Amino acid sequence: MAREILTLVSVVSALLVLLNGLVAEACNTGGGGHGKQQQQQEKEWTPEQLAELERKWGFEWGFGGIGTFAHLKHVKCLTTPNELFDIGIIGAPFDTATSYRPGARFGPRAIRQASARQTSFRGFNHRAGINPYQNWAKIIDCGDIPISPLDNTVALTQMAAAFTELGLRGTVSPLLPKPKLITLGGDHSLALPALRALRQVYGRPLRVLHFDAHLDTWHPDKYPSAWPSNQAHFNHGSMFWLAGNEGLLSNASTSPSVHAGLRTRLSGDGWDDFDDDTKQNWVRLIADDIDDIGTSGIVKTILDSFAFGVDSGEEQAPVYLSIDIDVLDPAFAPGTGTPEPGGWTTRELIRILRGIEGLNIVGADVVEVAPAYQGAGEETALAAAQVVYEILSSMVKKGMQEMGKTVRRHDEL
Ligand SMILES: [Mn+2]
Repeated sequence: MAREILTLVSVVSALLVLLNGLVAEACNTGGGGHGKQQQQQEKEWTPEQLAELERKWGFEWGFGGIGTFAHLKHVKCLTTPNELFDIGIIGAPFDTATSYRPGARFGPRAIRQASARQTSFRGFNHRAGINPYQNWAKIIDCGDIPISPLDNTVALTQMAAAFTELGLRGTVSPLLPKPKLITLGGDHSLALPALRALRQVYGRPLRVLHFDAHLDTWHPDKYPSAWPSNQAHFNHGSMFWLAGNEGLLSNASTSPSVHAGLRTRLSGDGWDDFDDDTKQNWVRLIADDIDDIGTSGIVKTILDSFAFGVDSGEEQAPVYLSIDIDVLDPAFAPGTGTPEPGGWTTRELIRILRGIEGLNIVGADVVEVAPAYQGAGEETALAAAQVVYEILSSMVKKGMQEMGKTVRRHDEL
């Protein structure tokens, strides 16, 4: 019996030794791993080592990476107040002020996705003569404003607060007094909070260059309803009427705002909508005008309307550039909220945008991209992404000229 007990004890002892060994080994592995992690955290990386990592792994193919605009650095600017930038891309995924097809809340994502082939390493804009992604400006993707889809009063407040907060932020380049924002929409109503913010940032009413099939200066009552509602006044066809009424737009007859690409049907049985628009100090370029005067004629009319076409000598007034993607024909941009046949081609719009690059654009939006109605080839979002690229090119080029830097021309290369 005693012998059996002894045997049992020795077996148990042997098992304990074995178990102990296993536990120790497990601890060693864990402890070793932890130590390594700590080492790595504490290791000081030299700039050369970091540059080597960047050289090896920093590259992104167009189809790779997280979907920021043009593979730009993403910072959620609204929660990162110390992040400075010169030009910020900001998404406004909001579409509950639309009158026909909803869906533009998915616009910012679609435009970012469609910008995938824009990269800094192949970003030279041969039309403009610069690469906006390899120049003086720090351009980042500021992410999206988290806008309520349930309460438009709150949404309007949120957007105005966000645009103001970002618009008042400092810049990286000392020569740029205020950062510039390009907003990815979202329905067109977002132009109202954008203009409210810019009024505050610049301390003066602005002028608007508005590309659109529609006027968007409609009195809210032009949307017939037996059910009066102040809330309904904030919609994507009345925001410029509201902006004018609030004193956000210049009302001097010598400094009008400009529509380009119009072809909307009008209310009632006549031209009353145009007359109302004229009273609100707008100049109109109709989509058909391009057949008679060409893109260069459209450009000239826009520049003349802004009164600093050729060496006018006067200070360039700040202009807000608002581009509703429905300015393009539905053949080129069917993915939008209120399509109107008979519009401009993507190439014509790009050509016109290049022609007006000298304007003092202080902020811009590209709105009404509703990807659910576009084709699998994402033509609408591609057009919007290209438009953003052209605006970026103009903003950077304008800044270069103000800094006294020369822009290369092809024949000088
Ligand atoms: Mn519009």
